[in-house]
Amino acid sequence: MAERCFIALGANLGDPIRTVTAAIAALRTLPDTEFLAASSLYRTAPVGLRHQPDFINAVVAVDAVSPAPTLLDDLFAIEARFGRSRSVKNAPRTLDLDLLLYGDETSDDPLLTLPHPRLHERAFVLAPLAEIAPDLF
Ligand code: PH2
Ligand code: MG
Ligand code: MG
Repeated sequence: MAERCFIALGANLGDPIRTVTAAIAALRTLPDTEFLAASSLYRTAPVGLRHQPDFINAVVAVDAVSPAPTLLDDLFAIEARFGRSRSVKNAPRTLDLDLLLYGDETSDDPLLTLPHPRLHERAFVLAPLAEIAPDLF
């Protein structure tokens, strides 16, 4: 059974429009998933971070057969391909991919909390999510 999943994209280093566009193309080729929709790109002011460039944010919907931890590993692999290094928490990033929702699954594993723990308080996620999945709200 496939699970409806939502993935947030964020980038604020280099050429973030190009990066997010290319990352959406990469998400189309995720193994064991069916790509459903991508939101528009949103330019957003950094939240919770000071003195950083604006972000480009978007949200993608897929139906995934792989279990959530496998999907997360696939997302980390795409981040790495785009040059993401995990140095300091909240450092500017070439690409951040966050698994927002994996079907109805809930998890309090600190490595993969579902739904994403800050989803409900982030306009830069809620706006693109509402664009592609108005029925969620
Ligand atoms: N991501 C963060 C922290 N702050 N602000 C914006 N506008 N967009 C983001 O993607 C973002 C952020 C941590 O991942
Ligand atoms: Mg994030
Ligand atoms: Mg992240």
